[in-house]
Amino acid sequence: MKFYSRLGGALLLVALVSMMISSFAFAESKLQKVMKERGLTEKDVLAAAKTYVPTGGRDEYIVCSSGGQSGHVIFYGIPSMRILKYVAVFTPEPWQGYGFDDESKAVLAQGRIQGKDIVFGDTHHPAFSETDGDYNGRYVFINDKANPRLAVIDLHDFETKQIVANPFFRSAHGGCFVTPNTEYVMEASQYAAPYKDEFVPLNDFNDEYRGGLTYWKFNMDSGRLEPENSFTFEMPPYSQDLCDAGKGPSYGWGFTNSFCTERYVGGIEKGRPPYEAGCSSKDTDFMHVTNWKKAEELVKAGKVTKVNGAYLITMEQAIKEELMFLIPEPKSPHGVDVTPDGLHILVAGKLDSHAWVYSFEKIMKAIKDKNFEGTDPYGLPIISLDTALERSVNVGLGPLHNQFDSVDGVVYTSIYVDSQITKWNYKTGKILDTLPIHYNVGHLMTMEGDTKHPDGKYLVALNKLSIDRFNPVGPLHPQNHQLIDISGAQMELLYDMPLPLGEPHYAVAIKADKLQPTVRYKTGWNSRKDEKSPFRCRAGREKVVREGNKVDIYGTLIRSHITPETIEVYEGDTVSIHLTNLERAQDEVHGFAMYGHNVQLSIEPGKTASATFTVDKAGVYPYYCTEFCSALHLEMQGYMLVMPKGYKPQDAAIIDGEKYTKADYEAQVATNIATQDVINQVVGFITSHNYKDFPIVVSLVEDATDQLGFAEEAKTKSEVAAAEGDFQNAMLWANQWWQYQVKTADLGLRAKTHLEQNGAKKVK
Ligand code: RUQ
Ligand code: CUA
Repeated sequence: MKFYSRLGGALLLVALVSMMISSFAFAESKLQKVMKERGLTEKDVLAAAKTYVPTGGRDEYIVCSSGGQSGHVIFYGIPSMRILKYVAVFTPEPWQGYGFDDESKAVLAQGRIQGKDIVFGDTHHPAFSETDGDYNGRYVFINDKANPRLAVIDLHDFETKQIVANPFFRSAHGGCFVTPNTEYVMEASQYAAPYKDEFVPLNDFNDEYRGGLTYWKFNMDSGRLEPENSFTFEMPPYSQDLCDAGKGPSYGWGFTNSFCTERYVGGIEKGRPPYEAGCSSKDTDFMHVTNWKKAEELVKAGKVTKVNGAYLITMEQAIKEELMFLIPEPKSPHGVDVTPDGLHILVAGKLDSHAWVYSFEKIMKAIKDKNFEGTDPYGLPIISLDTALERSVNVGLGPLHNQFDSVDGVVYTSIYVDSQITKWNYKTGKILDTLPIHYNVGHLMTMEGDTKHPDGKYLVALNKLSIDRFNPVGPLHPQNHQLIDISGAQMELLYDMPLPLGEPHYAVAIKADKLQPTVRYKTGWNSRKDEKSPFRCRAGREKVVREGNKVDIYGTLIRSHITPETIEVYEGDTVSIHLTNLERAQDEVHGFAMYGHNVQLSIEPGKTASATFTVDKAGVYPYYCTEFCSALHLEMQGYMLVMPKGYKPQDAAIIDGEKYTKADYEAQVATNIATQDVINQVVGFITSHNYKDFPIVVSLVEDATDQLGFAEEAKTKSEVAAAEGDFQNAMLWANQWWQYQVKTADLGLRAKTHLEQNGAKKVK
């Protein structure tokens, strides 16, 4: 007996193993078949395996990329390169209701230039907030080059909260770069201009036009920039460019590149050579070294005066207080990057094939010894290149930007003209590897690559041209972000991602688990200001308030109806519709769009959003929910009736298009009872399992309980009407009762599926 059972066990084992082998062989041949059909090499399949995130999976890093001329920023995951969200910043974006609800219009209005609404931005360099030189996952900053502005996005809900406009500049490229504890956000001007809103002829360029660098004070607790505590360094009319803040030993200092220190003014119209000739005739430009820590002390001590309502450190004061120094750098440089240890500053030459490694210690020694080779035309002391330079390394033609590896000394430089990435060691000067890029790489980015502790692992090349990489979509091509594996000695190209929204410049990648965004707001929340909305509304408290010809409508949204369902106003009224989403459930967003008035709100659970407009034409204006929120989403609708002046609304009842009888009512009740049976079965399944161990299921159950409560209310109403013999209303309420049952069942089934797919266990 024992023997036979042992034999049986052995036979079973043999059978199992041979099944595994054959299924493995089967899988292999299937894989090879697909590879053959699709023309994939083993290297391709390996790259796919390295980037593929299975359904329901998560990425390891989250990227925030600038969105160039779109005025947005773009979030995507690494390694999957799946786009997660475009976040509107300087440009209205209807899906998010940004620039459509009153609350976000107020944010955009903060960025007015000379009193004008500016409805786009040219976003370049996002920066995550930092604590002690590492990303803390709280905020991201982004600049606008065209209109010198900065914006703050709160990562708790990925919404833009604040825009500030620079009080001095007329363009700004060198932002955003944060100091190690986000004390300040750096923003350097680009094209010199007069500081005041006045006409100044180009003949006065050298004397009246100015560049500059603003250190925007940031308050981590309030999550806002503080213009009143920010200060600006007046700088010569060079084209200041990118910046970086010192860290570790160089903490307290900032570094800013420049080009066109020739101070050349183009003039093709008058027969003079163009800007590009005159702005690149000298062999070197200047790095500006600023002591922000000392400047901050002067500001705090009341030693800096305000101009245009903002602190301005004049060049005269900077010279006197030893706050700013210049160092020559290679012709028309671009990126300036402080190494993770804070000891070196790397500058890429753009028109020079070298990357230049400056020593912070040598710079400090020169400043201490007052070892200057002279001054520039404005009297700013110049530290000689020989004094400050550690080495220069030939990295390829047209180096632009640098990003760091987790391995000490290893850096990646983007090479624009040669279309390649060069991996090298700034401590030894050795070139380690090169990789061709498609094509003309601008910025590049490694994981947390501009912090004190880069993660290495992946690199993304942000390429300017995509030419032949994708299916053609007309003369305007998408951008190409190429994902590269940098975990080994050699770089390996993994993936090409077309990015079809503006020209992204820089991007930053943060470890995904540092982000813990919310799933809902506290009920009645003005998300753009992050405070309770005075227009919030609770269920059953919906109302219309009229004062003269200003009408305020306080309404609510819940699956699947908008309260109110009818809005009556008069021609010439100014109407404000304030809507609160009463949902507690995750992802149950409602939208609100209306004919003819540019109204489109996105109202996430808990949010209150408002739309204000004037109704100048009598007529009928349907409105509806723009998010497919339930099976009855299409019925989530209503009418705004704009009545001619003097029109008296009729008292006559609305005549129903359909008449119901007692039999109709009873049939509906029978359906409802059957539906309730289904619900009970699902509930039985859920409660007989350890569902409380699954937070997603717990919140679905919470939502289902809400829906069932609404069903109960409708049921009571239908029964009351039936008792009175009013079968018309009895039937309608019985139907509403059933609608809530359907929502309950939908949620219950979702919960059941989740439990089944995630190995829930039976409990007694
Ligand atoms: S840019 S390609 Cu940072 Cu605006 Cu360099
Ligand atoms: Cu709410 Cu559709």
